[in-house]
Amino acid sequence: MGIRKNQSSLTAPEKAAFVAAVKTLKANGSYDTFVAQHRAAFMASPNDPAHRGPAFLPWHREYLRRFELALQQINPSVSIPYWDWTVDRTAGASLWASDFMGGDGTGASRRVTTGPFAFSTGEWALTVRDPGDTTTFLTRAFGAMGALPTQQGVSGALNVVPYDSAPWNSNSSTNTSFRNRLEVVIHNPGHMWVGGSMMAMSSPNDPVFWLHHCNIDRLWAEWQRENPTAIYLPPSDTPNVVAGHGRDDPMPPWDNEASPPTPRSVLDHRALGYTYDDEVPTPGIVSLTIGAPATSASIGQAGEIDGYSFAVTTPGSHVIETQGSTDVVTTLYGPNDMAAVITEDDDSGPGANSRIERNLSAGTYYVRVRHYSGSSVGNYSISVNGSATQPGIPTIQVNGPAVQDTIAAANERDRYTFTVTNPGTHTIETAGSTDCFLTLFGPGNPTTFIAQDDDSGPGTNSRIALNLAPGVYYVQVRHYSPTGTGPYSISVRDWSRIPRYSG
Ligand SMILES: [Cu+2]
Repeated sequence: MGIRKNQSSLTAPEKAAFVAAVKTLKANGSYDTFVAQHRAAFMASPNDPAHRGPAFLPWHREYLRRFELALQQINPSVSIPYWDWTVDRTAGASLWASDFMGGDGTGASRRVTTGPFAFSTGEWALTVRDPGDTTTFLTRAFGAMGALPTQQGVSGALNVVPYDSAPWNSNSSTNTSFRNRLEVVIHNPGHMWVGGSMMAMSSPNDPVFWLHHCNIDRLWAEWQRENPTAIYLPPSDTPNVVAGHGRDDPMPPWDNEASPPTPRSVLDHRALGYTYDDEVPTPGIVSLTIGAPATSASIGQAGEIDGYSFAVTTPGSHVIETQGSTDVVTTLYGPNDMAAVITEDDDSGPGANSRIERNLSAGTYYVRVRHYSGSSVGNYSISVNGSATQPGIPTIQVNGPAVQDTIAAANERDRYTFTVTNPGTHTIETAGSTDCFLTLFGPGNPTTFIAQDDDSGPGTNSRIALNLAPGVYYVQVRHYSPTGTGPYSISVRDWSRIPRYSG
């Protein structure tokens, strides 16, 4: 399952991969087949199966998904990015840089002369064009035909329910037809602001078409989430509805396939195999307790996103971290707002684990966990700890007797503190037959990771030997196995204070 990302957050290699896959499709001819399908839909007017009717959104969802699958045949890591024009509104946006879409058209012809889709590269000639149009190069005329949609415009559109209304075409009221509001008030201006090739029936000739329509599809998905009971309208066999626009109508040009797509068959975009990077799961949010043992979980299917929440009552430093061998990515949201991203982390923890350390005010926070790879699965556990949860944890005396303890339950985390007074080499080690796993934090801050160890001690015991500065340190002991239990002891030694025999 792929994750469609905001184009502004793509890395340079991600942009290059998208561009390269697009150009490969162009070179082998399949890109132009897509352009021709879009043009043919318009040219079928007044029986256009794709525009000015209820299937505008389903048709383009199917169309984009097929294009995305074609890209993934070239490079499986590529997904279609989306262009959020409510944020990236000027010719100076990174979207239009020479490493991605290239810039505005220039001169009287409005020819695009920069970036990978400039005619001068020899790799982007327009071969499928509107009737009578002889222009073989990509053209753009930013802003000449109108303004981009605003956030207020988008919010207004998202508030419209139901999905569509009679007469089920471009005359449907934009106050009673979400589809027509989105199509006319939000979608059309995007084409018009870019101008040039994007104004044509053959508008997919401009690769930004995909990013623009991806954002339209994302907004539809958001509307669907916010209106889970609002069904697709109209049902099939509604009078005066163009073929392909009824809920169970096969959608041309795919209507001759063995199991042709219908508006109903594309309503769940996740079932089609993709998600958006801003999707926050509302159902099935697991609540986490600060300071409690880690919660075991798994990415059970490709593309799964697990949701968590926790409540901060005492402001201060908090750490949200994952454990295990699965490469997960964690995103933190809040306070009290599931959509307000605070930060995201991939690999700041031990191994491929994620670790977020943040000073958090009081409030409810939300966490999303996904696999780094959209196609992989695996087990992990997740915990939240705060500096306020540390008082009362047992102390280990440096060079004192070993502390006896037990991992009594699956996933239990035992915590200790010790104080270093003399700088120098110290060892923290476990003893016994239980396969313990040690993590050391500090100095002074129970959430500042220093080191971890599994088996550096005798047998399967853990042992950390480090030069430590004076200060208070924190140790966490867990079983190596998330389900393991057993007794152990733990001790800390300051080797500068232990007599050495020489001779
Ligand atoms: Cu279209």
